[in-house]
Amino acid sequence: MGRKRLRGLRLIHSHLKNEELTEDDLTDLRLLRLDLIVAVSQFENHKILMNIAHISADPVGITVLPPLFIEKTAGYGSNFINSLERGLDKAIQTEAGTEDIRERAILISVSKAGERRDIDDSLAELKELARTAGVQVLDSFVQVSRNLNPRTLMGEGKLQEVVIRAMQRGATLLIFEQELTPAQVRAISTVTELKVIDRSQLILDIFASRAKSRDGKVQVELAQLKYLLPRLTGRGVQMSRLMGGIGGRGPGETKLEIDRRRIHDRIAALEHELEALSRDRKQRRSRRVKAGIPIISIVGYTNAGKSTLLNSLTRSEIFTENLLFATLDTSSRRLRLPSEKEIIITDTVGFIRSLPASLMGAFKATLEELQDADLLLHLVDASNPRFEDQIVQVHTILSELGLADKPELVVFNKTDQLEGLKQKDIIAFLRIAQARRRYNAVAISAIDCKSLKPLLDELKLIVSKI
Ligand SMILES: Nc1nc2c(ncn2[C@@H]2O[C@H](COP(=O)(O)OP(=O)(O)OP(=O)(O)O)[C@@H](O)[C@H]2O)c(=O)[nH]1
Ligand SMILES: [Mg+2]
Repeated sequence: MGRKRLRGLRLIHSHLKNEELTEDDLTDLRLLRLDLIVAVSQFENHKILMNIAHISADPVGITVLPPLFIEKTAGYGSNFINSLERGLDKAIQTEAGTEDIRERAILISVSKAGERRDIDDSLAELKELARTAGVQVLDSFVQVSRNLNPRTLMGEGKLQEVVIRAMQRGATLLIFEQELTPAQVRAISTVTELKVIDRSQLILDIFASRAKSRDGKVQVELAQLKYLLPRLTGRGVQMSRLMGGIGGRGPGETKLEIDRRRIHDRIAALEHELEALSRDRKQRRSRRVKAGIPIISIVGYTNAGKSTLLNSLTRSEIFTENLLFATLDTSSRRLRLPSEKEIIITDTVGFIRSLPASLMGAFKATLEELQDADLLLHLVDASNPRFEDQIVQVHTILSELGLADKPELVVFNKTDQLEGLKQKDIIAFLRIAQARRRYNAVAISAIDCKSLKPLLDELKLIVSKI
């Protein structure tokens, strides 16, 4: 774990009157991660009275001791602090089970009252993103408030709670659902002494660890630099805190310390390279279009099963995984339909709600391939409780890409997961059935080749009209 939970500082100060520790004192104890705070005051007969509070391990929180005369405080020396540290460590280890080297994060969502109804859903998705990035999620905080604090987004009281919780659970990282300004990242990480990132940065990080092809790498680095540029303000220390480990993959730290000018140069070079790559791709595409073979592109929310479907249809072995953004690169395969007609099927990067603008821009090139498609096969994970919202999100992105008018075939996937649902939750089951009718969708299970027949028949019909 490395880092000590307490700072090794004890604050001893005097109170003129015989007062207890104030609320401000306790705030200092929390936010400054002091071992202990003491208010010393004089009692009658010149006796010295000590009011002591400290962070406690079991249950983790704050313990305020009753006032003690100074003679009685011998037990609160360094041995006491050491055992406190050990207690805190133990509380964390029993929770983690074993020593875990992953980053340990607390998720945070802050929004204005009345503005959003989908907080639970978006937190669930943020959790999935964190899992994909290899981060262990310890806890989450939601604040819905009438006024947002422009400096730290969340209110000060809530931030204190977060600091305490982070200490209790040995968190190393705060992940905000909302996009943070560079100043907010700085303010929050100064107050909490934790690494602070937002959802966009988490997604960029996942993309960076996934990029394999030259295309993918160039696009991700470009997106990262574009995201970073406005956040580079020459504060070296803050930058390195921002960039270590998660949220800092891809371009290395040394590269990030180069000045803005060099970043601009790098961006220009990458854009140039991307253009060249895109020209190659265009040539390949035009050959395909000229060959007159119908192109069907599988699109859909990330983790819908797009690559699995392409694999099942064409007996290929594209990488699939139950994590978000398993695929970054486009793959194309030929498929002979039962009618002997050939088609090309392509699989692309998955979509996600509010894709960071820098990523959307960078991936426009990859997504350009969708322009050539004769049909968009929109795959939906019908077993995901958020499938309806995901359909809407995919449609939004398709419109942004100027693809709203392309013919679209909606296909409900993972129907094998719905078997038990009818007994367990008839309402949810009916909702899926209704949505399926509404979208005129074909139902399949991409992991089961036998279930694909209705889809193949539908494709045959559509292709015969192209
Ligand atoms: N139960 C079940 N699981 C499926 C089915 N289709 C795909 N999966 C699983 O869903 C997960 C995601 O599948 P992928 O094919 O990687 O999904 P994708 O849409 O390509 O995802 P990204 O490339 O990450 O956007 C994998 O664990 C698959 O095994 C299905 O019909 N039934
Ligand atoms: Mg995939």
